[in-house]
Amino acid sequence: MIESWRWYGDLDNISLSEISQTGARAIVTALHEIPYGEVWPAQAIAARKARIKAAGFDWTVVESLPVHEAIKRGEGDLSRLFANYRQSMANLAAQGVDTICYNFMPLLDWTRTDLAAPVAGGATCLRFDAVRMCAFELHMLGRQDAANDYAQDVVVKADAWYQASSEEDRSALLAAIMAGIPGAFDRYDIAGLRQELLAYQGIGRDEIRTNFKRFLDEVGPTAEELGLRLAVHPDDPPRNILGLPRIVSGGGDLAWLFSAYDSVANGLTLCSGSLGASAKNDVPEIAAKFADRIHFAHLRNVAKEPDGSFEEAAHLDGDTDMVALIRVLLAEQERRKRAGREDHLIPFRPDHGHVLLSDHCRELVAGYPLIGRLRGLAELRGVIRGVTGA
Ligand code: CS2
Ligand code: MN
Repeated sequence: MIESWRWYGDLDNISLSEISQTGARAIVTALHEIPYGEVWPAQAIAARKARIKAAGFDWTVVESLPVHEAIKRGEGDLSRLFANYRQSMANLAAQGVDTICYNFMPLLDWTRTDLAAPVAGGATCLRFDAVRMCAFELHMLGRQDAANDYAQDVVVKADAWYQASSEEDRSALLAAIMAGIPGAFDRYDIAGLRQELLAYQGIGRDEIRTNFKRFLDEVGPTAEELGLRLAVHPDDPPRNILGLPRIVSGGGDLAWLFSAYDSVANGLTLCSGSLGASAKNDVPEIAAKFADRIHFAHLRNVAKEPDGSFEEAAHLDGDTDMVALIRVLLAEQERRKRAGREDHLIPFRPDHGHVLLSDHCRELVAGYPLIGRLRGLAELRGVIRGVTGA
């Protein structure tokens, strides 16, 4: 497997030379400074590639080439947005960036309610708390229907949380919920979020599926011609958020997706932490079932609670059997190798990490501390070496 590390370019205060000390060989990045829907210029991609190469890394996986909200909503004349996406793909392919991670989550990307939940010994982790999410939806956003999405006792506790909360608690909650949107764009305040939700009115699961298939029909053939692989990132968490339908949440969704556009170019970013946040998902089993479509892996773990809350566990702890999952990925690599594929190695990265030790002393992109991810990478590397016996 190819050890990779997510780097946010100029928005990241972790330098490439620090990353080289982690032992990772490849960088996963994106041109975060370009607004969604615009073409990524060939020159800017070439400059980023050269900078990464000069630091001794390769760059073959882009995360993400974002899909514009209008495409997710199927709104208006989308021909320019599709053409731009195809042009960005061509510009990436020209630089040997051949794997495109993206997602089709409406409005929000990964969603948490707490960016610094305590972990024993003074570390912190990302947490999704059903009670706080419910409080946010019911009392801050005023989405009355949200009461149907939570158990009654969660609604009661959410009322109590809200009554006892300070201004500061509420703004920290809003900031946490917004933190998953990568790059510099589209963070909303409450009014902005309400506005965006209105734009999704009348758009249910079937409509989003139709819009997703349309996207694949528009960009899939280009991916095939260019030798690129699309790798959709699953929903995080894998459930509807703010009442918006999420359609890449489990095995059934993936079966639909891969038959909707049946090509190896239509593949998956196997994110174990995202899929693992649903009790319905057996992550190693899902990975085995769709192994030939896995083009990239995000490895991390979550510990779930009965009310739907979960928090990010250390990479080898939590509910997903990481050793079993790595065995599945290594078996798939072997299969690809036997089939004569030169590019049989699957790139992976430690996806998120606890805030540990000196991570507390520097400004971080939420979820992406240096030491916490280094610990994750080192543990995963150990499992991989142990399993292969190398
Ligand atoms: C990432 C996602 O930080 C994360 O949890 O795994 O934000 C991921 O980059 C996007 O969903 C991919 O489009
Ligand atoms: Mn992920």
